[in-house]
Amino acid sequence: MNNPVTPQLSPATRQFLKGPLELFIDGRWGAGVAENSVASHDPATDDLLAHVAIGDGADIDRAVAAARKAFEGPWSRLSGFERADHLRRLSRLIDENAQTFIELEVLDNGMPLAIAQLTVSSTARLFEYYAGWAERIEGTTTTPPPHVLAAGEALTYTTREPVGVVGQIIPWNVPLSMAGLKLAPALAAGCTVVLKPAEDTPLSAILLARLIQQAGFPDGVVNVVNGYGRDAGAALVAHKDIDKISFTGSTDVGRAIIRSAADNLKKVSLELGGKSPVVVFDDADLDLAVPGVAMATFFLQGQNCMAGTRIFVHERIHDEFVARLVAFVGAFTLGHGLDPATQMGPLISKRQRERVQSYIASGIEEGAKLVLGGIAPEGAGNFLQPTIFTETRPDMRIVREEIFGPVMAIQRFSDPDLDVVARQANDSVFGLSGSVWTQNLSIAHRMAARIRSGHVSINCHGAVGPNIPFGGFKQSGWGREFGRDGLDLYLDTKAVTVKL
Ligand code: TXE
Repeated sequence: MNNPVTPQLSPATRQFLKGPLELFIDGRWGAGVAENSVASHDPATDDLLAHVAIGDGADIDRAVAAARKAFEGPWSRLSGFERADHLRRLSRLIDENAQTFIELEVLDNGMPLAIAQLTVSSTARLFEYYAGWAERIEGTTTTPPPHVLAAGEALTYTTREPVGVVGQIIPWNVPLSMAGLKLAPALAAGCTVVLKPAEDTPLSAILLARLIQQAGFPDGVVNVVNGYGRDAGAALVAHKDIDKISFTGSTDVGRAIIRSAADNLKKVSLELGGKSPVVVFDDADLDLAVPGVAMATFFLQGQNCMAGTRIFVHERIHDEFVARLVAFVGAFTLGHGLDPATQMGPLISKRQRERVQSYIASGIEEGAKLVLGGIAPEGAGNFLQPTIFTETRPDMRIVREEIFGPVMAIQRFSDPDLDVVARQANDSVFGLSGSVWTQNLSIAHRMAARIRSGHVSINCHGAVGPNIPFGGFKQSGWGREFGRDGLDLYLDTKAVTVKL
Protein backbone atom coordinates (compact mmCIF):
# COMPACT_ATOMS: atom_id res chain seq x y z
CA MET A 1 0.00 0.00 0.00
CA ASN A 2 2.95 2.31 0.49
CA ASN A 3 4.20 3.97 -2.62
CA PRO A 4 7.98 4.16 -2.15
CA VAL A 5 9.54 6.95 -4.15
CA THR A 6 13.01 8.44 -4.25
CA PRO A 7 12.31 12.12 -4.19
CA GLN A 8 13.56 13.96 -7.27
CA LEU A 9 14.48 17.36 -5.93
CA SER A 10 15.10 20.54 -7.86
CA PRO A 11 18.66 21.96 -7.74
CA ALA A 12 17.40 24.91 -5.65
CA THR A 13 16.00 22.58 -2.98
CA ARG A 14 19.17 20.48 -2.92
CA GLN A 15 21.24 23.63 -2.52
CA PHE A 16 18.93 24.88 0.25
CA LEU A 17 19.27 21.63 2.21
CA LYS A 18 23.06 21.88 2.12
CA GLY A 19 22.68 24.87 4.43
CA PRO A 20 23.71 26.56 6.51
CA LEU A 21 20.19 26.78 7.97
CA GLU A 22 20.40 29.38 10.70
CA LEU A 23 18.51 31.80 12.89
CA PHE A 24 17.46 35.13 11.35
CA ILE A 25 17.82 37.94 13.87
CA ASP A 26 18.10 41.66 13.11
CA GLY A 27 18.65 41.00 9.42
CA ARG A 28 21.61 38.69 10.06
CA TRP A 29 21.98 34.92 9.84
CA GLY A 30 23.82 32.91 12.45
CA ALA A 31 23.88 30.07 14.95
CA GLY A 32 22.16 30.45 18.31
CA VAL A 33 24.14 31.64 21.32
CA ALA A 34 24.35 28.03 22.59
CA GLU A 35 25.14 26.75 19.04
CA ASN A 36 22.55 23.96 19.23
CA SER A 37 20.84 22.35 16.26
CA VAL A 38 18.00 19.98 15.51
CA ALA A 39 17.97 17.25 12.86
CA SER A 40 15.12 17.43 10.37
CA HIS A 41 13.91 14.11 8.93
CA ASP A 42 11.65 13.17 6.03
CA PRO A 43 8.62 11.59 7.77
CA ALA A 44 7.97 9.37 4.73
CA THR A 45 11.44 7.78 4.59
CA ASP A 46 13.07 8.63 7.97
CA ASP A 47 16.00 10.06 5.92
CA LEU A 48 17.96 12.92 7.41
CA LEU A 49 17.19 16.11 5.50
CA ALA A 50 19.35 18.70 7.25
CA HIS A 51 20.60 20.07 10.54
CA VAL A 52 18.95 23.32 11.53
CA ALA A 53 20.22 25.83 14.08
CA ILE A 54 17.92 26.30 17.06
CA GLY A 55 17.77 29.08 19.60
CA ASP A 56 16.82 29.46 23.24
CA GLY A 57 16.05 32.28 25.67
CA ALA A 58 19.26 34.21 24.90
CA ASP A 59 18.40 34.26 21.19
CA ILE A 60 14.82 35.26 21.93
CA ASP A 61 16.21 38.22 23.93
CA ARG A 62 18.29 39.31 20.93
CA ALA A 63 15.37 38.85 18.54
CA VAL A 64 12.94 40.80 20.74
CA ALA A 65 15.46 43.65 21.09
CA ALA A 66 15.85 43.75 17.30
CA ALA A 67 12.09 43.71 16.77
CA ARG A 68 11.65 46.55 19.30
CA LYS A 69 14.33 48.65 17.58
CA ALA A 70 12.66 48.07 14.19
CA PHE A 71 9.23 48.87 15.61
CA GLU A 72 10.38 52.17 17.04
CA GLY A 73 12.56 52.92 14.02
CA PRO A 74 12.18 52.34 10.32
CA TRP A 75 9.03 50.20 10.22
CA SER A 76 6.84 52.61 12.17
CA ARG A 77 7.86 55.46 9.86
CA LEU A 78 6.45 53.73 6.78
CA SER A 79 2.93 54.41 5.58
CA GLY A 80 0.45 51.60 5.01
CA PHE A 81 1.06 52.01 1.27
CA GLU A 82 4.78 51.39 1.71
CA ARG A 83 4.15 48.37 3.94
CA ALA A 84 1.83 47.08 1.22
CA ASP A 85 4.63 47.39 -1.35
CA HIS A 86 6.83 45.19 0.84
CA LEU A 87 4.07 42.60 1.22
CA ARG A 88 3.42 42.51 -2.53
CA ARG A 89 7.13 42.07 -3.28
CA LEU A 90 7.21 39.18 -0.81
CA SER A 91 4.14 37.63 -2.43
CA ARG A 92 5.85 37.72 -5.85
CA LEU A 93 9.01 36.16 -4.43
CA ILE A 94 6.97 33.31 -2.90
CA ASP A 95 5.49 32.63 -6.35
CA GLU A 96 8.96 32.72 -7.93
CA ASN A 97 10.26 30.20 -5.37
CA ALA A 98 7.12 28.07 -5.35
CA GLN A 99 8.78 24.83 -6.45
CA THR A 100 11.36 24.97 -3.64
CA PHE A 101 8.68 25.76 -1.06
CA ILE A 102 6.52 22.88 -2.33
CA GLU A 103 9.38 20.39 -2.07
CA LEU A 104 10.42 21.62 1.37
CA GLU A 105 6.87 21.42 2.72
CA VAL A 106 6.46 17.85 1.45
CA LEU A 107 9.87 16.75 2.73
CA ASP A 108 9.55 18.37 6.14
CA ASN A 109 5.88 17.67 6.86
CA GLY A 110 4.91 14.71 4.65
CA MET A 111 1.88 16.36 3.04
CA PRO A 112 0.77 15.25 -0.46
CA LEU A 113 1.99 17.32 -3.40
CA ALA A 114 -1.40 18.82 -4.28
CA ILE A 115 -1.81 20.16 -0.74
CA ALA A 116 1.71 21.62 -0.78
CA GLN A 117 0.97 23.34 -4.10
CA LEU A 118 -2.22 24.77 -2.66
CA THR A 119 -0.59 26.00 0.55
CA VAL A 120 2.25 27.74 -1.31
CA SER A 121 0.02 29.58 -3.78
CA SER A 122 -2.51 30.48 -1.08
CA THR A 123 0.29 31.88 1.10
CA ALA A 124 1.42 34.13 -1.77
CA ARG A 125 -2.20 35.28 -2.22
CA LEU A 126 -2.53 35.91 1.53
CA PHE A 127 0.36 38.41 1.53
CA GLU A 128 -1.31 40.17 -1.43
CA TYR A 129 -4.64 40.20 0.38
CA TYR A 130 -3.18 41.80 3.52
CA ALA A 131 -1.22 44.28 1.37
CA GLY A 132 -4.69 45.58 0.44
CA TRP A 133 -5.62 45.93 4.10
CA ALA A 134 -2.38 47.80 4.89
CA GLU A 135 -3.66 50.49 2.51
CA ARG A 136 -7.07 50.64 4.15
CA ILE A 137 -6.39 51.07 7.86
CA GLU A 138 -8.67 53.94 8.88
CA GLY A 139 -10.08 55.60 11.98
CA THR A 140 -13.35 57.40 12.62
CA THR A 141 -14.41 60.86 13.75
CA THR A 142 -17.06 61.88 16.25
CA THR A 143 -17.84 64.72 18.65
CA PRO A 144 -17.66 64.45 22.43
CA PRO A 145 -21.00 64.83 24.23
CA PRO A 146 -21.95 68.39 25.32
CA HIS A 147 -21.61 67.62 29.05
CA VAL A 148 -17.92 66.87 28.35
CA LEU A 149 -17.08 69.64 25.90
CA ALA A 150 -19.38 72.29 24.41
CA ALA A 151 -21.17 71.21 21.26
CA GLY A 152 -19.49 72.34 18.06
CA GLU A 153 -16.35 73.25 19.99
CA ALA A 154 -14.65 69.87 20.01
CA LEU A 155 -13.79 66.91 17.86
CA THR A 156 -12.64 63.36 18.54
CA TYR A 157 -10.89 61.25 15.95
CA THR A 158 -9.56 57.72 16.27
CA THR A 159 -6.44 56.15 14.82
CA ARG A 160 -5.65 52.46 14.48
CA GLU A 161 -2.14 51.74 15.67
CA PRO A 162 -0.05 48.57 15.63
CA VAL A 163 -0.01 46.73 18.97
CA GLY A 164 3.80 46.61 18.87
CA VAL A 165 6.25 43.74 19.03
CA VAL A 166 4.55 40.41 18.47
CA GLY A 167 5.65 36.86 19.30
CA GLN A 168 4.17 34.24 16.97
CA ILE A 169 4.35 30.51 17.66
CA ILE A 170 3.22 28.08 14.99
CA PRO A 171 2.70 24.31 14.66
CA TRP A 172 3.98 21.77 12.16
CA ASN A 173 0.81 20.70 10.31
CA VAL A 174 0.90 23.36 7.52
CA PRO A 175 4.14 25.20 8.28
CA LEU A 176 4.29 27.77 5.48
CA SER A 177 0.56 28.56 5.63
CA MET A 178 0.82 29.06 9.37
CA ALA A 179 3.80 31.40 9.00
CA GLY A 180 1.90 33.41 6.36
CA LEU A 181 -1.30 33.48 8.37
CA LYS A 182 0.59 34.98 11.32
CA LEU A 183 3.03 37.30 9.52
CA ALA A 184 0.84 38.88 6.82
CA PRO A 185 -1.73 40.64 9.06
CA ALA A 186 0.89 41.60 11.67
CA LEU A 187 3.12 43.24 9.07
CA ALA A 188 0.15 44.90 7.35
CA ALA A 189 -0.81 46.43 10.71
CA GLY A 190 2.73 47.76 11.26
CA CYS A 191 3.86 45.34 13.96
CA THR A 192 7.29 43.74 14.10
CA VAL A 193 7.62 40.03 14.75
CA VAL A 194 9.60 37.26 16.37
CA LEU A 195 8.39 34.04 14.75
CA LYS A 196 9.06 30.64 16.33
CA PRO A 197 8.33 27.79 13.92
CA ALA A 198 7.66 24.26 15.17
CA GLU A 199 10.75 22.17 15.91
CA ASP A 200 9.43 19.37 13.66
CA THR A 201 9.15 21.60 10.56
CA PRO A 202 11.78 24.33 10.61
CA LEU A 203 12.61 24.52 6.90
CA SER A 204 10.10 26.65 5.00
CA ALA A 205 10.25 29.51 7.54
CA ILE A 206 13.97 29.83 6.80
CA LEU A 207 13.35 30.18 3.07
CA LEU A 208 10.55 32.65 3.83
CA ALA A 209 12.95 34.72 5.98
CA ARG A 210 15.45 34.80 3.09
CA LEU A 211 12.74 36.17 0.81
CA ILE A 212 11.68 38.70 3.46
CA GLN A 213 15.26 39.95 3.42
CA GLN A 214 15.28 39.97 -0.40
CA ALA A 215 11.99 41.89 -0.46
CA GLY A 216 13.73 44.71 1.41
CA PHE A 217 12.02 44.58 4.81
CA PRO A 218 14.16 46.61 7.25
CA ASP A 219 16.38 44.60 9.61
CA GLY A 220 14.57 43.35 12.71
CA VAL A 221 11.02 43.67 11.30
CA VAL A 222 10.81 39.87 11.04
CA ASN A 223 13.05 37.60 13.12
CA VAL A 224 12.84 33.82 12.81
CA VAL A 225 14.09 31.78 15.76
CA ASN A 226 13.69 28.05 15.34
CA GLY A 227 13.69 26.18 18.64
CA TYR A 228 11.85 23.96 21.06
CA GLY A 229 8.61 25.07 22.66
CA ARG A 230 9.89 24.57 26.20
CA ASP A 231 12.96 26.83 25.52
CA ALA A 232 12.50 29.39 22.77
CA GLY A 233 8.69 29.22 22.82
CA ALA A 234 8.33 29.62 26.58
CA ALA A 235 10.94 32.42 26.62
CA LEU A 236 9.03 34.30 23.93
CA VAL A 237 5.75 33.99 25.79
CA ALA A 238 7.30 35.13 29.10
CA HIS A 239 9.27 38.03 27.58
CA LYS A 240 8.41 41.37 29.19
CA ASP A 241 9.00 43.37 26.02
CA ILE A 242 6.54 41.39 23.88
CA ASP A 243 3.20 43.18 23.46
CA LYS A 244 1.22 40.30 22.02
CA ILE A 245 1.44 36.57 21.49
CA SER A 246 -0.33 34.80 18.65
CA PHE A 247 -0.29 31.03 19.00
CA THR A 248 -1.59 28.05 17.06
CA GLY A 249 -1.17 24.65 18.67
CA SER A 250 -2.46 22.40 21.40
CA THR A 251 -5.05 23.47 23.93
CA ASP A 252 -2.76 22.58 26.85
CA VAL A 253 0.02 24.85 25.62
CA GLY A 254 -2.62 27.52 24.93
CA ARG A 255 -3.62 27.38 28.60
CA ALA A 256 0.04 27.63 29.70
CA ILE A 257 0.48 30.66 27.43
CA ILE A 258 -2.45 32.49 29.01
CA ARG A 259 -0.92 31.97 32.47
CA SER A 260 2.55 33.09 31.44
CA ALA A 261 1.31 36.08 29.40
CA ALA A 262 -0.63 37.32 32.42
CA ASP A 263 2.60 38.64 33.94
CA ASN A 264 2.83 41.71 31.72
CA LEU A 265 -0.75 41.36 30.42
CA LYS A 266 0.29 40.69 26.86
CA LYS A 267 -2.55 40.50 24.41
CA VAL A 268 -3.11 36.89 23.40
CA SER A 269 -4.82 35.26 20.45
CA LEU A 270 -5.08 31.49 20.29
CA GLU A 271 -6.11 28.96 17.67
CA LEU A 272 -6.29 25.63 19.47
CA GLY A 273 -7.70 22.16 19.08
CA GLY A 274 -10.92 20.92 17.53
CA LYS A 275 -13.22 17.92 17.45
CA SER A 276 -15.60 19.17 14.81
CA PRO A 277 -19.02 17.65 14.13
CA VAL A 278 -20.19 16.59 10.68
CA VAL A 279 -23.95 16.05 10.43
CA VAL A 280 -25.23 14.03 7.46
CA PHE A 281 -29.02 14.14 7.03
CA ASP A 282 -30.97 11.44 5.23
CA ASP A 283 -31.56 13.61 2.16
CA ALA A 284 -27.85 14.40 1.66
CA ASP A 285 -26.43 13.95 -1.84
CA LEU A 286 -24.17 10.99 -1.09
CA ASP A 287 -22.14 11.46 -4.29
CA LEU A 288 -21.02 14.72 -2.69
CA ALA A 289 -21.13 13.74 0.96
CA VAL A 290 -19.03 10.55 0.80
CA PRO A 291 -15.86 12.16 -0.63
CA GLY A 292 -16.56 15.40 1.24
CA VAL A 293 -16.86 13.77 4.65
CA ALA A 294 -13.84 11.56 3.91
CA MET A 295 -11.72 14.62 3.23
CA ALA A 296 -13.16 16.41 6.26
CA THR A 297 -11.44 13.77 8.39
CA PHE A 298 -8.46 12.61 6.34
CA PHE A 299 -7.17 15.86 4.76
CA LEU A 300 -3.54 16.26 5.89
CA GLN A 301 -3.71 12.76 7.42
CA GLY A 302 -6.18 14.19 9.93
CA GLN A 303 -3.50 16.50 11.32
CA ASN A 304 -5.77 19.43 10.81
CA CYS A 305 -7.43 21.54 13.48
CA MET A 306 -10.58 21.89 11.34
CA ALA A 307 -10.88 18.13 10.83
CA GLY A 308 -14.44 16.83 11.04
CA THR A 309 -13.96 13.76 13.21
CA ARG A 310 -17.32 13.24 14.95
CA ILE A 311 -19.63 12.10 12.17
CA PHE A 312 -23.39 11.97 12.88
CA VAL A 313 -25.27 10.05 10.21
CA HIS A 314 -29.06 9.71 10.02
CA GLU A 315 -29.94 6.11 10.73
CA ARG A 316 -31.96 5.75 7.49
CA ILE A 317 -28.80 6.18 5.37
CA HIS A 318 -26.23 5.01 7.94
CA ASP A 319 -25.38 1.60 6.47
CA GLU A 320 -25.25 2.73 2.85
CA PHE A 321 -23.17 5.78 3.82
CA VAL A 322 -20.68 3.71 5.81
CA ALA A 323 -20.34 1.10 3.04
CA ARG A 324 -19.63 3.79 0.43
CA LEU A 325 -17.26 5.65 2.74
CA VAL A 326 -15.26 2.53 3.55
CA ALA A 327 -14.95 1.72 -0.17
CA PHE A 328 -13.86 5.28 -0.97
CA VAL A 329 -11.33 5.69 1.85
CA GLY A 330 -10.08 2.10 1.55
CA ALA A 331 -8.87 2.94 -1.97
CA PHE A 332 -6.62 5.81 -0.79
CA THR A 333 -3.00 5.55 -1.92
CA LEU A 334 -0.49 6.12 0.87
CA GLY A 335 2.97 7.21 -0.10
CA HIS A 336 5.61 9.87 -0.37
CA GLY A 337 4.04 13.27 -0.89
CA LEU A 338 6.25 14.02 -3.89
CA ASP A 339 4.65 11.13 -5.80
CA PRO A 340 1.63 12.72 -7.54
CA ALA A 341 -0.35 9.46 -7.04
CA THR A 342 -0.20 9.85 -3.24
CA GLN A 343 -3.45 10.79 -1.51
CA MET A 344 -2.25 10.40 2.07
CA GLY A 345 1.25 10.94 3.38
CA PRO A 346 2.85 9.92 6.68
CA LEU A 347 2.18 11.42 10.10
CA ILE A 348 4.63 14.04 11.29
CA SER A 349 6.61 11.84 13.71
CA LYS A 350 6.85 8.43 15.35
CA ARG A 351 5.65 10.08 18.56
CA GLN A 352 2.51 11.40 16.86
CA ARG A 353 1.83 8.00 15.26
CA GLU A 354 2.15 6.26 18.63
CA ARG A 355 -0.23 8.79 20.13
CA VAL A 356 -2.81 8.15 17.38
CA GLN A 357 -2.36 4.37 17.68
CA SER A 358 -3.06 4.57 21.40
CA TYR A 359 -6.37 6.28 20.58
CA ILE A 360 -7.20 3.52 18.09
CA ALA A 361 -6.50 0.94 20.83
CA SER A 362 -8.74 2.86 23.24
CA GLY A 363 -11.57 2.91 20.66
CA ILE A 364 -11.38 -0.87 20.31
CA GLU A 365 -11.21 -1.34 24.11
CA GLU A 366 -14.21 0.91 24.68
CA GLY A 367 -16.32 -1.13 22.26
CA ALA A 368 -16.35 0.88 19.03
CA LYS A 369 -16.48 -1.16 15.81
CA LEU A 370 -13.35 -0.84 13.67
CA VAL A 371 -14.54 -1.01 10.05
CA LEU A 372 -11.40 0.23 8.27
CA GLY A 373 -7.66 0.60 8.84
CA GLY A 374 -6.09 0.92 12.25
CA ILE A 375 -2.78 -0.53 11.11
CA ALA A 376 0.66 1.03 10.72
CA PRO A 377 2.24 -0.49 7.59
CA GLU A 378 5.67 -2.11 8.00
CA GLY A 379 8.72 -0.27 6.75
CA ALA A 380 10.15 3.23 6.82
CA GLY A 381 8.11 6.35 7.48
CA ASN A 382 5.35 7.23 9.91
CA PHE A 383 2.47 5.86 7.84
CA LEU A 384 -0.86 4.88 9.35
CA GLN A 385 -3.87 3.55 7.50
CA PRO A 386 -6.96 5.75 7.45
CA THR A 387 -9.17 4.42 10.23
CA ILE A 388 -12.95 4.42 10.57
CA PHE A 389 -14.96 3.46 13.67
CA THR A 390 -18.73 3.00 13.75
CA GLU A 391 -21.04 2.35 16.73
CA THR A 392 -19.20 4.98 18.77
CA ARG A 393 -20.64 6.65 21.88
CA PRO A 394 -20.31 10.22 23.16
CA ASP A 395 -18.34 9.09 26.24
CA MET A 396 -15.54 7.36 24.29
CA ARG A 397 -12.09 8.99 24.21
CA ILE A 398 -12.01 8.77 20.40
CA VAL A 399 -15.16 10.91 20.38
CA ARG A 400 -14.18 13.38 23.10
CA GLU A 401 -10.47 14.09 22.54
CA GLU A 402 -8.61 15.65 19.62
CA ILE A 403 -6.62 12.81 18.03
CA PHE A 404 -4.92 14.81 15.27
CA GLY A 405 -4.57 11.78 13.06
CA PRO A 406 -6.54 9.78 10.46
CA VAL A 407 -9.32 8.50 12.73
CA MET A 408 -13.05 8.97 12.11
CA ALA A 409 -15.75 8.19 14.69
CA ILE A 410 -19.28 7.66 13.35
CA GLN A 411 -22.48 7.83 15.40
CA ARG A 412 -26.11 7.44 14.31
CA PHE A 413 -28.91 9.89 14.95
CA SER A 414 -32.63 9.49 14.43
CA ASP A 415 -34.44 12.27 16.28
CA PRO A 416 -36.13 14.69 13.84
CA ASP A 417 -35.81 17.53 16.38
CA LEU A 418 -32.88 19.71 15.28
CA ASP A 419 -32.29 20.87 18.85
CA VAL A 420 -31.60 17.28 19.87
CA VAL A 421 -29.22 16.73 16.95
CA ALA A 422 -27.48 20.03 17.74
CA ARG A 423 -27.05 19.01 21.39
CA GLN A 424 -25.24 15.87 20.23
CA ALA A 425 -23.12 17.86 17.76
CA ASN A 426 -22.26 20.45 20.41
CA ASP A 427 -21.32 17.90 23.06
CA SER A 428 -17.63 18.87 23.00
CA VAL A 429 -15.33 21.30 24.78
CA PHE A 430 -14.19 22.43 21.33
CA GLY A 431 -15.95 24.62 18.77
CA LEU A 432 -13.71 25.29 15.79
CA SER A 433 -15.42 23.97 12.68
CA GLY A 434 -18.28 21.74 11.57
CA SER A 435 -20.40 20.86 8.57
CA VAL A 436 -23.97 20.02 7.64
CA TRP A 437 -24.87 17.83 4.68
CA THR A 438 -28.43 18.08 3.36
CA GLN A 439 -30.35 19.25 0.28
CA ASN A 440 -32.92 20.98 2.46
CA LEU A 441 -31.97 24.66 2.67
CA SER A 442 -34.06 25.29 5.74
CA ILE A 443 -32.50 22.42 7.70
CA ALA A 444 -29.04 23.48 6.51
CA HIS A 445 -29.31 27.04 7.82
CA ARG A 446 -31.19 26.15 11.00
CA MET A 447 -28.54 23.57 11.83
CA ALA A 448 -25.67 25.95 10.97
CA ALA A 449 -27.20 28.45 13.41
CA ARG A 450 -27.30 25.82 16.16
CA ILE A 451 -23.73 24.52 15.85
CA ARG A 452 -21.50 26.27 18.43
CA SER A 453 -18.39 26.66 16.25
CA GLY A 454 -16.45 29.53 14.73
CA HIS A 455 -16.91 28.14 11.22
CA VAL A 456 -19.69 25.98 9.80
CA SER A 457 -19.83 24.70 6.21
CA ILE A 458 -22.89 23.46 4.33
CA ASN A 459 -22.34 20.61 1.84
CA CYS A 460 -18.57 21.11 2.10
CA HIS A 461 -16.14 21.18 5.04
CA GLY A 462 -13.48 23.61 6.25
CA ALA A 463 -13.62 25.94 3.26
CA VAL A 464 -11.44 28.75 4.61
CA GLY A 465 -9.76 31.57 2.72
CA PRO A 466 -7.95 34.88 3.26
CA ASN A 467 -11.21 36.83 3.61
CA ILE A 468 -13.12 34.31 5.76
CA PRO A 469 -12.68 34.80 9.53
CA PHE A 470 -11.48 31.66 11.25
CA GLY A 471 -11.18 30.76 14.92
CA GLY A 472 -12.82 29.00 17.79
CA PHE A 473 -15.78 29.06 20.14
CA LYS A 474 -15.29 27.43 23.55
CA GLN A 475 -11.85 25.87 24.19
CA SER A 476 -10.85 26.14 20.53
CA GLY A 477 -9.35 29.55 21.07
CA TRP A 478 -9.51 33.32 21.33
CA GLY A 479 -9.86 35.67 18.38
CA ARG A 480 -10.31 35.26 14.64
CA GLU A 481 -7.63 35.02 11.99
CA PHE A 482 -8.03 35.85 8.27
CA GLY A 483 -10.07 38.73 6.94
CA ARG A 484 -10.47 42.06 8.69
CA ASP A 485 -10.79 40.28 12.04
CA GLY A 486 -7.29 38.89 11.49
CA LEU A 487 -5.93 42.41 10.98
CA ASP A 488 -7.77 43.73 14.05
CA LEU A 489 -5.81 41.28 16.24
CA TYR A 490 -2.73 43.41 15.56
CA LEU A 491 -4.28 46.88 15.92
CA ASP A 492 -5.12 49.07 18.90
CA THR A 493 -7.49 52.02 18.77
CA LYS A 494 -6.45 55.45 20.00
CA ALA A 495 -8.99 58.25 20.49
CA VAL A 496 -7.73 61.85 20.22
CA THR A 497 -9.99 64.64 21.49
CA VAL A 498 -9.36 68.24 20.38
CA LYS A 499 -10.95 71.28 22.02
CA LEU A 500 -11.27 73.67 19.11
O1 TXE B 1 1.63 20.77 19.86
P1 TXE B 1 2.25 21.94 20.71
P2 TXE B 1 2.31 19.36 19.46
C1 TXE B 1 -2.69 19.57 18.92
C2 TXE B 1 -2.96 18.19 18.36
C3 TXE B 1 -1.65 17.50 18.54
C4 TXE B 1 -1.22 18.05 19.88
C5 TXE B 1 0.24 17.96 20.17
O2 TXE B 1 -3.95 17.57 19.12
O3 TXE B 1 -1.75 16.11 18.57
O4 TXE B 1 -1.62 19.40 19.82
O5 TXE B 1 1.01 18.53 19.11
C6 TXE B 1 5.26 25.30 20.68
N1 TXE B 1 5.49 27.62 25.26
N2 TXE B 1 -2.32 20.52 17.89
O6 TXE B 1 3.02 18.73 20.59
O7 TXE B 1 3.15 21.38 21.76
C7 TXE B 1 5.90 24.20 19.86
O8 TXE B 1 7.30 24.34 19.84
C8 TXE B 1 5.49 28.14 24.03
C9 TXE B 1 -3.38 21.29 17.31
O9 TXE B 1 3.11 19.60 18.26
O10 TXE B 1 1.14 22.82 21.12
C10 TXE B 1 5.24 24.44 18.50
O11 TXE B 1 5.90 25.52 17.85
N3 TXE B 1 5.42 27.40 22.92
C11 TXE B 1 -2.90 22.34 16.43
C12 TXE B 1 3.82 24.87 18.88
O12 TXE B 1 3.91 25.33 20.24
C13 TXE B 1 5.35 26.07 23.04
C14 TXE B 1 -1.62 22.24 15.76
C15 TXE B 1 2.77 23.74 18.82
O13 TXE B 1 3.20 22.69 19.65
C16 TXE B 1 5.35 25.45 24.32
C17 TXE B 1 -0.64 21.46 16.48
C18 TXE B 1 5.42 26.29 25.45
N4 TXE B 1 5.41 25.80 26.69
C19 TXE B 1 -1.02 20.61 17.48
N5 TXE B 1 5.26 24.11 24.13
C20 TXE B 1 -3.86 23.22 15.73
N6 TXE B 1 -4.72 23.94 16.44
O14 TXE B 1 -3.82 23.33 14.52
C21 TXE B 1 5.21 23.90 22.82
N7 TXE B 1 5.27 25.08 22.13
